[in-house]
Amino acid sequence: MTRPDIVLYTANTMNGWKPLIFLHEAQIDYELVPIDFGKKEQKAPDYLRLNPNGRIPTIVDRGADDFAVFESGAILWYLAEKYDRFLSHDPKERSETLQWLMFQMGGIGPMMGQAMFFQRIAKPNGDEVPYAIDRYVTESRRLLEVLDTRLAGREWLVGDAMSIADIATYPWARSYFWATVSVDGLPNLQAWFDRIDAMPRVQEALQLPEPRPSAFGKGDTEAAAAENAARFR
Ligand SMILES: N[C@@H](CCC(=O)N[C@@H](CS)C(=O)NCC(=O)O)C(=O)O
Repeated sequence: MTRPDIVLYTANTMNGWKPLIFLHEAQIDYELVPIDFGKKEQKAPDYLRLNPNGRIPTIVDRGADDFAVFESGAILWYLAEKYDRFLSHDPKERSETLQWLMFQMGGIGPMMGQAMFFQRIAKPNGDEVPYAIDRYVTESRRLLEVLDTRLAGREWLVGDAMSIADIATYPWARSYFWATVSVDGLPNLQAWFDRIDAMPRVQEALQLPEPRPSAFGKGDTEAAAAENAARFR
């Protein structure tokens, strides 16, 4: 049996799911290395040599002299070029895809991430900052409205097929429950969720490295929230 080129270091988080979705949807064989935040594996010296930011995800490409890539957007871009999937060759469509990828990396991710932090970690641990919660929830909602407007009359963020822009954006936007951001009145966004929710390989990827239904408002979300907050005490 040949060893797969790609080794993926990841965890079951919004950024961590992105390369999993790519690899499963493209049906590419890879080696999964789950990173345990509880053991601070993302801060271990060997891992920091691959990802100086000490976060997940990271890939190592054995097919390219063990070349390491960190930052989830750069990982998706690298995989898109290596496997010629989910990124158009047409210069304008390619640029549009990268624009929406950057919109996720610079907007949706950081804003929803902070909305999650202040509500799911700071607040239950006794440090409630209403100004920050309002700021990040309001900005997250505004960004989801931008997505909703973009998706009017189209199935995908760019072109007529799923791209790395959709792959990057879906795990974040779809975690609106965990960020406590409403998607009421955003029918185009909800239709896009439905479309991707119905893709079996995407849903298979979201079960890895282990299932986390609470991110999407499923299962015992209260217990999951309490357990999550306790990890940061
Ligand atoms: N901009 C980075 C962000 C990565 C990031 O924040 N990863 C989080 C999980 S979603 C993480 O590793 N957290 C663990 C930690 O902060 O130590 C990317 O997109 O890859």
